[in-house]
Amino acid sequence: MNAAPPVPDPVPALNPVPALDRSLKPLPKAPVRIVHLGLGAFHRSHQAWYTQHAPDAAEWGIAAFTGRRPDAAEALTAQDCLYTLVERSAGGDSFEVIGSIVEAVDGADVARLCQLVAAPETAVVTLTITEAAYGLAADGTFDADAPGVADDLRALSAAAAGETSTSGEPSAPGGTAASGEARVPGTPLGRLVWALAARKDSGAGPIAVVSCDNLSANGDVARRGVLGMAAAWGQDLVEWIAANVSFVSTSVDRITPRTTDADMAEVAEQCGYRDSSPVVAEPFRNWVLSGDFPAGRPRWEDAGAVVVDEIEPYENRKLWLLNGSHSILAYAGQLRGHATVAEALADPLCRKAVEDFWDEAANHLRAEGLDIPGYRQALLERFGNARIAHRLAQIAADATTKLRMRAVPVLAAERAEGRSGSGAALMLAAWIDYVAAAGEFQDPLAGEIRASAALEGTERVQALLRLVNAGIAEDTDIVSLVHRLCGSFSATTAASAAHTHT
Ligand code: CS2
Repeated sequence: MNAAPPVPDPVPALNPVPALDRSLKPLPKAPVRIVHLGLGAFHRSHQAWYTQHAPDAAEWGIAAFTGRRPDAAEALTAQDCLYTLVERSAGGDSFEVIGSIVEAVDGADVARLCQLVAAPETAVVTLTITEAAYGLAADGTFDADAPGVADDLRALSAAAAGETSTSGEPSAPGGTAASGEARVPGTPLGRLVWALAARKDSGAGPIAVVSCDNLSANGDVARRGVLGMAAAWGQDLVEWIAANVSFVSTSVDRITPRTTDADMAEVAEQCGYRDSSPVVAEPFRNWVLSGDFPAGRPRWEDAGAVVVDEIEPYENRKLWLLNGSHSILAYAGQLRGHATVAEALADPLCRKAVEDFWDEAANHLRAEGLDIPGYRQALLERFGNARIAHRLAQIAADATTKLRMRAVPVLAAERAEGRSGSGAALMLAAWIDYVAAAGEFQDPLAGEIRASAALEGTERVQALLRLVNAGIAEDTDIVSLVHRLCGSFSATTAASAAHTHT
């Protein structure tokens, strides 16, 4: 009897789909004038989109550096840095190949970062490094003990010493420290400071640093973090940065869930090529910028970005209404067994928590032109788009830094006007219940959270609030308010809510 022929593994596709590259999409490659730190899905759906759609796109290429791992840079490089943006509306998907990223680099390649930041053609450094990476302590000051920061401060001061101690000649940053040990910073701001030192030495002149993370006054926060790091290098660098680096504040908005295998399969099927790195986003996008660009920038405003003198009202509207309600849904929704934003919003108890918080936030969003009712309505539609599977677990990460921006300002403003702030306090209570129940969560203070969550009653509440903001943890009225609100999304409440709403 004949044996069955061996099945080749993997089985070759009958009609293999070609990989995405410039032979399929001959997009021009612009010269690098923008350096980006934090090559992730959001950068690719947002700033890269705006750059591609600016009328002067041909002059503005982006060199994007990854954070902790090289994977995203390797995957993009293998397809000429091109990728597909899948715009996912309630009615269907549309596809666009984005080519504004022209170089994708492993974040650990600090030598390449220095080379690019030191080049006179480079005019802008954009950042999507996550809220947690700015190294802010709970009181908002630069925290020299934040994860990775102490190591970077040592690396920076060793490099600065090496710069002058041996020959008196400046050595290229990224080289060997005085001890003979090559140590380069590992945090994004540490790397940026290293690269800014290279720019100072090259004489390439002023540059703009543009934070695109969800922090209020993110330009000021970036300045604080960069100057805090630069102090380890030396006063001359601190002064050079203060005089030559413009820290631009921006409010960024585009819901961009993590890409799934199904998204990749869909691109192959619909577009007829293989893309290892597609990115999915909602059709809505918004970018508000405020600050100087001393060496120029693309005409992003012609692609829909808004340039303003006073950014705070826009920033607060987005941070409180969108991101704040995202955090409520992330913790309350998961406690009630939901996995996505759309699912959680469809739960009346979660929806009520969101609307109550919005009412409180709206009391402090009074600037002209903000159109809060319209913004709220649009958010309900955006969050309700069930074709965007925005995972609550993704939003739940890094709570200590996020809640500091999303819950605390509204709570403080409400109490300052003599109201309880219970809508904002409920966001904090939901988080406290969530960390007490969840086995695993991502946070720069995960160890401290675990230790505090092991306490009981008001002690637990106070210890956890302290990790978010020292002031609210010292206010006994706030601690007991949050304590009373704990349990609001427990199984019992779920049962009574179901009863009430059916
Ligand atoms: C979300 C944001 O993960 C989160 O914390 O709230 O990423 C949100 O989706 C974006 O800011 C939308 O622009």
